[in-house]
Amino acid sequence: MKDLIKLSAEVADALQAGAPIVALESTIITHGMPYPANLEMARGVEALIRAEGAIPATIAVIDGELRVGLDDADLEALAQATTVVKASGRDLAAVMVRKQTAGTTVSATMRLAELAGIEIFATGGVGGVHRGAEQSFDISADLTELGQTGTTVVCAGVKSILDIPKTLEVLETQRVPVIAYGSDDFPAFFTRSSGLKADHRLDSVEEIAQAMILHRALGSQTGILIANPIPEADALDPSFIDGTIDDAVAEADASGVTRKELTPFLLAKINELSEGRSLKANIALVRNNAAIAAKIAVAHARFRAEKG
Ligand code: PSU
Ligand code: MN
Repeated sequence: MKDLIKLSAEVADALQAGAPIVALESTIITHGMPYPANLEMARGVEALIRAEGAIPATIAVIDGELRVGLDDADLEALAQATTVVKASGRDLAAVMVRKQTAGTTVSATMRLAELAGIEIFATGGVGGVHRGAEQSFDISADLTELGQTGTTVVCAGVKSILDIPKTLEVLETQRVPVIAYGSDDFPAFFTRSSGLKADHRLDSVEEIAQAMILHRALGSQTGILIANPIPEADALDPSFIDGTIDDAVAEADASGVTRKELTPFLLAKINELSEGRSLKANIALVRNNAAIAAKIAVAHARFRAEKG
């Protein structure tokens, strides 16, 4: 399987050496943020991971090739691309055959990280159960992938574009541990609390790295969701952002946007309605997640080396 993936030289060396690596998704670049903020975010996040002593591995499909570890020209091309596919795990084979370029969602990125041998992945928000899913059945493949792929995903919780209680129920059904970092509450992306408790709280990156090792040792083949609240200083006012999200969801309903177009539509609409405040918060929380993920990766690599 590894032959299917083109690793950058740096990522290949890091894997060989057992050095800490953090995987990064690319749908956030191609469909989650506008240019040029997306490029700045992608570059900034890679730099932060390096500053923590880990190697960043941004994952995407470029001209049909599965790539793990991109160079700056790749990042720039992805950030500017206009006709690029949004690929979840199930889309990869067809995209490869058609030699297309695709941003990989959380589900596709987990799949490719696992094939490459990378255990930790940082992003902003994962997909989940959409509001009204009892009618639309719109539940992100990110949740089912978390139920079957052993990657640890560091996110800032999920946004209230989703039905957060139902998302937590599906994560439970999928046997995915939900661990909040330094908080009792499950965060809601733009705000530090969704009003719901996370299943577990861990207060240090060492404890999280230990939990990863134990989860595997127990034979659990699911991912782990680490929910890292947005820093206080970057959090948005809950009533402001909730109102904005309600308006965006109403516009999506009115214009009949569904399926894979729905999440990108909502993200762009929230950015427009919040006059850029959501984008600023989004960038801040992704950076925060990347830094924590890198620290977890460093601790995890150290524990693995100690255990031999
Ligand atoms: N949520 C965000 N930003 C994003 C996404 C979700 O705040 O960029 C992207 C991620 O790539 C995620 C995908 O995996 O959307 C989920 O899409 P869907 O809801 O169609 O499954
Ligand atoms: Mn969907």
